[in-house]
Amino acid sequence: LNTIYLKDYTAPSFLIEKTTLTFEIFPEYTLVRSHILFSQNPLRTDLPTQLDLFGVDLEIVSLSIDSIELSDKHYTWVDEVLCIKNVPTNFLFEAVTKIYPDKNTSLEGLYLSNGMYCTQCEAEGFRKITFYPDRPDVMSEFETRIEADLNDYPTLLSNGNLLDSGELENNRHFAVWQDPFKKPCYLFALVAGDLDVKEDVFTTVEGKKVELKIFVESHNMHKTEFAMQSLIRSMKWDEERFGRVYDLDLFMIVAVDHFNMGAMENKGLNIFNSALVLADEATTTDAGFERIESVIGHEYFHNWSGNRVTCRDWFQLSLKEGFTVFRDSEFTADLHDRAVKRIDDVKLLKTMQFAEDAGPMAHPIRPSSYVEINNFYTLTVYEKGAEVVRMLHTLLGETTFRKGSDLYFDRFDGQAVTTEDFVVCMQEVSGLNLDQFQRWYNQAGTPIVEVFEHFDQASGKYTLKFKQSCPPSINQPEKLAFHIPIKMALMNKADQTHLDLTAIDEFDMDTQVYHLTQDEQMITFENLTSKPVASLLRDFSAPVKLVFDRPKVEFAYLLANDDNSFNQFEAGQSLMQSHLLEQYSILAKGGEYQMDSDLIDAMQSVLAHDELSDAKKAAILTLPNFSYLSDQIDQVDVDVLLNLLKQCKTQIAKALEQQWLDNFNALNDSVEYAFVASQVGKRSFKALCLSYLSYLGQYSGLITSLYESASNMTDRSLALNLIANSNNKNQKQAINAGFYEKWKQDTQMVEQWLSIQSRGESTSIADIKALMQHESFDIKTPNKVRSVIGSFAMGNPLHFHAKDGSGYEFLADQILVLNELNPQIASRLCAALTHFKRYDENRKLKMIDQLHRIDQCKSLSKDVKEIVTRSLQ
Ligand code: B3K
Ligand code: ZN
Repeated sequence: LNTIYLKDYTAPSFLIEKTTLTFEIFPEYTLVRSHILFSQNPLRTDLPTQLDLFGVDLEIVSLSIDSIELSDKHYTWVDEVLCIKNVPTNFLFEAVTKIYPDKNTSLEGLYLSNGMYCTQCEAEGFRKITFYPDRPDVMSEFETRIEADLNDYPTLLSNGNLLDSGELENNRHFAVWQDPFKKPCYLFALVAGDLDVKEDVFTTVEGKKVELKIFVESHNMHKTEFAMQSLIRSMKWDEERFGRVYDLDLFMIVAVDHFNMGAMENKGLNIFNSALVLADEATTTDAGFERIESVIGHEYFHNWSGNRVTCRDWFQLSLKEGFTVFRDSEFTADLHDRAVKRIDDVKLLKTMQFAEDAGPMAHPIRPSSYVEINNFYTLTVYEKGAEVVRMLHTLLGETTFRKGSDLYFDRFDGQAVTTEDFVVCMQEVSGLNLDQFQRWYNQAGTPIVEVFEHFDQASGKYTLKFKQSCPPSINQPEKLAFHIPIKMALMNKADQTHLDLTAIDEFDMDTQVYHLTQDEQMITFENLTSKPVASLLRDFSAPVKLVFDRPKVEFAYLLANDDNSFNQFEAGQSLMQSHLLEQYSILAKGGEYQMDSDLIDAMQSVLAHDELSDAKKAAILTLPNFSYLSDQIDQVDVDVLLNLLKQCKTQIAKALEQQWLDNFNALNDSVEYAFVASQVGKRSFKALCLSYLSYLGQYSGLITSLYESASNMTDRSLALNLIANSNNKNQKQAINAGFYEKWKQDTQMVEQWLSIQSRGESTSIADIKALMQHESFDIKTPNKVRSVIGSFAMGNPLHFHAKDGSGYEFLADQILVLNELNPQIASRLCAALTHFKRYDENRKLKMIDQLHRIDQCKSLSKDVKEIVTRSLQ
């Protein structure tokens, strides 16, 4: 395995003035002609004369320099690198290559999706199109000519503005696109297909009219309105909140069914997974609408954070991704319910990212090495990366942070830069010393902050001690102290006021942040008449594990009274978690489950709380999930934990049965569906009520009638989910068959249908295999793979973790098949096997066996190889 290191970075030898490409698309192959003007990089004082270009799976027709054709004596082409020696300082390089998009199942480079040609170049897909310095710090203007059959491919698109178009002989036609902004080749895009277009116009704050176009297959036109409105909201929000104005006259989105990820921010021509564009009330859930809006926002926001200012190398990926996730998360928070968005984001971080940071793939948000960069589009780079940017926002406050981001965009416009460049801007505008803060970029692992408090009634003295540490990660046995912003308040129980914290040295009154920078720090208060209740890490102000062993009554107090919404939620979670962990150890020793009546009381008071919104109630009353809890337990026994969760939910359902039912009935009104925060909150609370009731057995009639009467996909999918868990086989089969008959023409509905079944508690491995035989399943379509295999591995713990190891074996089989077709998807699926350390000895060994079995495959892609090797080392 060839490892690439950040420390080996060198500036490119040659820069590019202009890239001109011609694509001649024929049924059997595509001919790509490139015309690239190179000049020696003035920064390279060593005056290099060797040109290194990347190229993969290309058939060479001809190569030339300054119009002199090169024979194979003039170059070598080994391991993706085409190397030409003794080139002049300025020269024209031309290549004609043949590629075979119809054979490209990796969905990287140029490929076909439902008869439509499209590209995916990030991170290193451009090298599958033509020879090129495929690295983000080589930026160029692009002019692209596309020629294809007029009937089959009437729509021809690329980045920028349309310069020219017209007809050719033999019923062919052409289009020429020109992108005036210099960009790295990973932002290149091309589409050729037979598409319909939804159009609108956005007038920027500067008064410029931007044409907006969403291209889809004609049968999907009715599902484009929401994406268009989301795009318009994104453009407006970025102007208002970040001062970012769109730069081209045209912004296009294309929906494709075959896509490895969510979407791609190609300059002026975003390409989207259909599932993240197409929406309407009948087929999209509330969560679906929110996700689509946020991804449309995310890709649009990249136009500045990623495209105008890009990354110097792929180690800097979080520079654009962390920042852009922070931006899209603020977008959603500003438009909808800020507290709920924060709760959702933190949940994802704590369940998935913390696990990644503790597992074999742990890496800093700026990794120092990789084998396959596609393996580093991770929760760590994205979500933890966004948390690191959020910490800067917390430390600086909104106004100063905005100054920092303005400076960053202004200073580095048109450049390829590093995460340090970003932090330095924040440092300059704030005057804060952020040297220590930079460690967040270089050290992996989730820091632990332990808190100890002591109150002495006699002297009225209260002390709060913080101790930070971070467990070792691969290649990082020792960690240095982090700069951790702890947003906090000390609450006075008697009158609900906050203690004045002005006198504390490390406390910043403006931001309400306590700066924890040492391994240990302490705060002392004198002359208090009673012990305050500390509300720490408000809004989850740092991605750390807070360990604070405190009396349960304090959590109950915070649950009822904390004026920080997030911490109110956290207090409830802490109560539930400590109950569940206590009971887990009892059950694991063969004891019997016992519900805690204090917990029921606390839940009851949340239900009765008249200041809490429906959405907040739903969030607070949801138990921590299987995956999060298994992380809190050493070598978890899956059966015990699943059994515990079932018993606990059943007891909660019983104890508060009448409330769940009353609330469900009150919320289950027939108001006309709209995707607005108030309705979304209602539906999520309603879903929680019905989910609890489903544990009682006698409510299956309520579930089926909700299914039958549902006027929207949120209710329908809730009912379908609960039905998928039930053991009533006949009813389940009938409902599933009916659903499929009704919706089989709608790809997004079929994907949801597959996914719900695959997660169902009563769906066995045999059922999953049967689903894979269903006419709607196709292993070459990533969405289908995710819906069935991904949902099973990540969302069906009961059967995936079957004691006999059959779930693991099944997954390994699929990984081996996908390894040949689509290494990126294969490698994603490996994650489910790599966390074997979490599980009991039997399961752990069975998972390791499967990893070894995968490892023995002779033709293992570097994507899969890297994950498997790291896991087994
Ligand atoms: N930048 C793309 C991700 C590309 C993934 C390549 N394996 C989408 C995004 O984060 O916006
Ligand atoms: Zn992104």
